[in-house]
Parts: sequence; structure tokens; C-alpha cells
Amino acid sequence: MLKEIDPEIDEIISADIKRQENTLNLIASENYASKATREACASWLTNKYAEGYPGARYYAGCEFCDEVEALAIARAKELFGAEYANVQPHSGTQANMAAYLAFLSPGDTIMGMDLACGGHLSHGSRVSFSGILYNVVTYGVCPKTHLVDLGKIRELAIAHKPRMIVCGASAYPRMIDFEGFRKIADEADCLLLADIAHIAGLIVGGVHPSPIESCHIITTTTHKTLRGPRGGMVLAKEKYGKLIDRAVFPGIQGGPLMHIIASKATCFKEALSCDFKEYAAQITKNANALAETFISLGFTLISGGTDNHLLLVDVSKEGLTGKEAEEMLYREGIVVNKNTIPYDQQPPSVTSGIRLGTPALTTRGMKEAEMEKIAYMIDSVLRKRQDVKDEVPALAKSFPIPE
Ligand code: DSN
Repeated sequence: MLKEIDPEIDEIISADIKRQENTLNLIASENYASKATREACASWLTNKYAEGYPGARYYAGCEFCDEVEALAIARAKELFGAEYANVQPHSGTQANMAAYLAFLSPGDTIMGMDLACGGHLSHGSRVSFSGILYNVVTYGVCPKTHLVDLGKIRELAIAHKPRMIVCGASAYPRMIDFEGFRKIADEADCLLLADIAHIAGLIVGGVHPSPIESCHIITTTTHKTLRGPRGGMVLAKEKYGKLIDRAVFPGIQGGPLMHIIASKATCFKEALSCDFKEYAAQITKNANALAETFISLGFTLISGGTDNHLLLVDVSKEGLTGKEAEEMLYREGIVVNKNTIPYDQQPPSVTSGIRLGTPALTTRGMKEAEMEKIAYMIDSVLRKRQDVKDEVPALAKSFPIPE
């Protein structure tokens, strides 16, 4: 149908499907959503306005939207062991925005991880609403170990008395010590928000500690390691629910995307399965295999390895910028993103590092042996300046993207 009505868009989509099929996707924040979740995204629910919440809507005809959202909420709570869930945020940034609006006033102090050290734009970057509206104190990582230094964070929290500490990151290869952060938040008498967008799938898969007991508010996306549709979510104790609900709608959003909420529900159902636990475990095994092969080849990894789904390679040691490395690899069909490394001398548009993640290739069924092969391919491209144009499509073809 799309082919007939809008052949131009159909052709572009088809070209991107081919691109996805024929390349090796190591973007740490991407994944392949299942056919079931994609079907829900494309469903008739896109037609419906349902401002409000189940049982309290501002439009007629919301009875099925109520059922869908109630199911999504129930499954989210079961999946994470949470008392409360709001599944309406359109994105992770909007989940964070709603959490800030619920608990902070403009001008309040928040503490978040510096973007340059692996934090996210919405954790207080000066170019984001979070840095514009709030007084931000950033924390980094230890310049030597590249690890979060809870001692330093404690000192900052005592000195600056934030109203909220944000833990969680977009480019941090190690585990987040939620309990350690909570001790600091309690001492500083402030709220603790965990942004688990990158690691949500690892948490529900049991390969990363859960923030549910330690953190007051938890935000996430649903499309990264969780492998659902593009979207956001807030989790918390029931007592915070009313404030958060009001902040999401009418605070920062109007009509919820009911087709996406249906798809989130399906994603949660998939993530509740035993298969998903195996998947999450394989993501970290694959990241570890990739890291070990890189180390054996002499590459420099930020923090010396990984505990999660991603690794950061310092390509300046190879005489390259992150931008050059990203482009060289993409020409061969290996998709990574340039990324700042802690205390980077290069601007964010250039960078000294590349970030690699294993969630997408693990969805294709790849295991440690394939990770090793890929590390060798990357070595060939970046160091030996050899092409791997034949190997990439061959490997991609052997591991088709599952329906
Ligand atoms: N832009 C995402 C990432 O790639 O990590 C985070 O929102």
C-alpha cells in the first residue's frame, strides 16, 4: 500500500532495511525491535486521542486505550518490580523532563554526570533544557581509572546541596553502584534519580543490579537493551505517582502515543520471558569478548574493559579521531558512533573515541566467536588500512535480523 501511495518514502524505507540487513550495527543505543512490537507501532491506535490516564480521559472512545495502557503499566511494574509506572513519555529525555518538573523548581541544583565523561544531554548539559532551567553541578570520572568516584561525588553533594542527584549514563562501560549513590543522596538529603535507559534490558535480564530499591525515581527508554519501540517511561514508589503523572500530562505532554504504548506493552511481555534473560546475559558476554579481543590486539579501552553492553575505544592512540574512525568503519559496513572519551581534547563533533555496543548484534544471534571476528575486522580497517568489504556482508548474511 505504502508502495503505491508514496513510492518515494517506500523506496527510502526499503533502502534503510537493506542497510540494516547488510551492515554490522554496533551502536550501543540501538537494537532490532521484533515484528510484534513493530506491528503494534503501526496499528490503528495511532488514530486515537487519549489525553489523561486510564479511567480518566478527556475524550470519548478511550475504553480500549484504557485497556492497553493498564496492561502496559501492569507489565512494566511486574518486569521491574516497581510500585508505579508511567508509560506515556515519548522519549527518555521527556521522562527526565517530567521527573524534574515533578520534583524541582527552576533554579534548583541538580548533579549529573558530565556529558563529556559519559553522561546524557538531559542530565544537565548546558545546551539542553536541563542545563538551561536548573543550576547544574556535574561530576566526572577519575582521570586515571575512568571510573565513577563516589568519594568525589559525595564531596560535591555535601558542598553544593543539590535537590536531586542523577545517576546513569550514555557512555559508561561499568556498573552503576545505585546503593552507593543512595548513601550519598541520603547524606545530602536529596532525591536520587537513576536514568537506566542504556541498561534497562540488562537490569530486567538480571545481569546488572536493579535501582528499584535504592533510587527514588527511575527513568528509561524502551528501545535500547530493552528492545522495544522508541519511547520513554518513569518508574517510582507509588507515593510519587500522582506528582509524576501530573508532570507527564498535562505538564509536558498532550496526547499519549497509544500505538507506541501498545508496543511498549508487547516489549515488556517479551522481556518477561526466559529467553530475554539469556539474551541479556549474552549481550554482556559478547561485550566482554569484544573488549578482551581489543585488549589482546593492543587497543586502549576506557576503564580497561566493560561490565555491561558497551565499550569505549580511545582511537587517538591509533593516530585517529573518533570521527575518522567512525567514517572508515562505516565505509566497510561496520556502524559505530564517534564518542567523547573522559577529558577529551577534541570537540564533541570530532572526539577521540568510538563507542561500540553489542545489543543489536546479539539480537541477530551472534556470540563470542563473532565478536572476536569483528574486533579483528576493526583492527584491519583502523590499523592496517585494509578493507573488509567481503567479510562484513558475509557475516551479516549468516545472522539475519529476526522477524
Ligand atoms: N542518544 C542516545 C545514545 O546514543 O546513547 C542516548 O539518548
